[in-house]
This record gives sequence, structure tokens and C-alpha cells, in this order.
Amino acid sequence: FDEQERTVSVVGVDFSGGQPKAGVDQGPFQMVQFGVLDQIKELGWKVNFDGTFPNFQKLVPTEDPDIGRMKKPRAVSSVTRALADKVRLAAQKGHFALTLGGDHSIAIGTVSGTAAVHKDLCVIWVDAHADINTVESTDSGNLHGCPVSFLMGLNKPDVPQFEWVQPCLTPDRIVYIGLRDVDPAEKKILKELGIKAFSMHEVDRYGIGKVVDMALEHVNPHNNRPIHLSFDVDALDPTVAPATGTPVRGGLTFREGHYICEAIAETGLLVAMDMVEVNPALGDDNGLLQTVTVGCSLVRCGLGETLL
Ligand code: 6HN
Ligand code: MN
Ligand code: MN
Ligand code: MN
Repeated sequence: FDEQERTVSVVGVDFSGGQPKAGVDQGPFQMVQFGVLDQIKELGWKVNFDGTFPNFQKLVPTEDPDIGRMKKPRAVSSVTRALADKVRLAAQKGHFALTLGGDHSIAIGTVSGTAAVHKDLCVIWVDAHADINTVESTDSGNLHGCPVSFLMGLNKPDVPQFEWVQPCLTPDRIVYIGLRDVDPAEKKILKELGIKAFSMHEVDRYGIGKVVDMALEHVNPHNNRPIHLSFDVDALDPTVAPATGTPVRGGLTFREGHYICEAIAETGLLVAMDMVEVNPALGDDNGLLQTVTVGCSLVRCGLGETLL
């Protein structure tokens, strides 16, 4: 980025249709309310925010019956399609694309948008879950468990509602950090495609510093690929980020989460970040404040905040 005019385009996605729990659509509003935009400005960025909420809820159809196992396929498709356009336009202007969710199905849109501009894009997916179920393999039918399968073009034949999605990710251009609740069918997919994943087991074994080094080395061997960081707040331990829809024990510590964002920001290659699955409706007031706060501070670290 040009030092003179580093601009962040912020998109808040008030959408919860990729999973069944209400409230995650209020995540962006809460993070903005908490002050994330001013905090980003203090880091020296220009902030471009078209933020009247709700932006996306109006695209959700009133009738949206299941298709096969998929729940709310039309809603997820139309929201992610509109989001992809917004993110693509931001990236075309050379802006950093920051997306505040919303559930993780929205990454179908964000990664599609950045990949359309940054042809050599790689993705770092920080999550308790692999989110790579296909429309056939998903047990829950919740599309927040499936975005990676769409981005990689794993759903064959094409699902008509998602025909607009261009497969834009190859197995060597995505890496996971933080996994600990991966469905059997997802394990099979990861293995068959040879996708690199650093689960909590590897975080325990090598430490977060080494894990991030290895993850970057894997997706970005020559340090020249633009990076999209898709951060699901449930990657953090539920003691750190309790207000989220699918918490799983044994997650990243507060510092491990922040270290990931700091180290990726340090590469100077980060072009887009998603902060998703912050659900203010879950948990008590303290848990909510803790989760919103940590969502904002992870975003700041992704945008270059340092400790010293
Ligand atoms: N997320 N693997 C489970 C499913 O329903 O497919 C959980 C997915 C969680 C998705 O947290 O973004
Ligand atoms: Mn996720
Ligand atoms: Mn998750
Ligand atoms: Mn599961």
C-alpha cells in the first residue's frame, strides 16, 4: 500500500442466515459502536465506511425453503453475491477490505471479492472449524460450515444458486490455524486435497510463533502473494471469546490470537480481513463485552497495531 493514503473500506454484514442462532447479525453494529472505526483511524488509516445498518438484511428473501441439505441457500447466495461486489470494488481501488460479520458464510463473498482483483491471493483461515463441508457432506445444513467448499469449487455439479461463485482457491493457497472441531467428512476432504492445517495440537507442539511461520511459508513461499485473513472469533478459547454461536473448548489464548494478526500484518501483504461470528446475543453482558472487545483488538492488530 501507498504509505500516503492507506485506506480501509469497511463493510458491516448484518447477516445470520448461514447458521440458526439470531444475534450474529448485530456483530458489526456492536464492533462499530465499541469504536473500532475510530481506533483504526488512530492507527493512521483513512476509513471508508458506507455504514448504514442494515445493509444486507434487505436482500434476505421471506421464503427460503431448504434445497437438499442446504438451509437458507437463497439468502446466503444473494447476500454473499452483493458482498463480493462491494469487496471487489474496494480492492480495485487499492483499499484494504475489512469485513465485519455476520456468520462465516459471508466469506464466500469476501474471498470471491478479493480474489477477483488479487489474482495470486492466498487465504489464512483462523477457526475452530474447517468450514469446508460440501452441500452433500454437511450434517447441519448450515452454510457457515461450507464456504471453503464453494471457494474451491468442490460442489459438483454446480449448485444453481451459487453458480456465480468462481472457484478461486486451490489447495496450496489456503492454510488453517486453530482447528479442533472438524467433521469426519471434512477430515477426509482435507486429507484428499492435501490442505495444510495447523490444529490446536500443532499450536501446542510448536508454539504459535513457529506455527505462523510455517503457515506463511506454506501459502506464501516467496512472500509475494497478497493475503486474505478470515478470522472466526471462535478460534479463540471460549473463556476469551464466549459470545459466539459454535464455541469449542481448547482454543487459542488471547495472545495467540493477537500474535497471528500481528505477524500477518508484519508481512505487509495483508489486503483483506474478515472478523466473523461475534454474536452479541449470546452469553452474559461481560462475555459480550469481552468478545466485542477482542474482535476489535484483533482487527487493530491486523491493521498494524503493535505493542511497542
Ligand atoms: N463456523 N462443522 C460444523 C457444521 O455445521 O458444518 C460447524 C461449522 C461451524 C462454522 O463456525 O464458522
Ligand atoms: Mn468459521
Ligand atoms: Mn468456527
Ligand atoms: Mn462438528
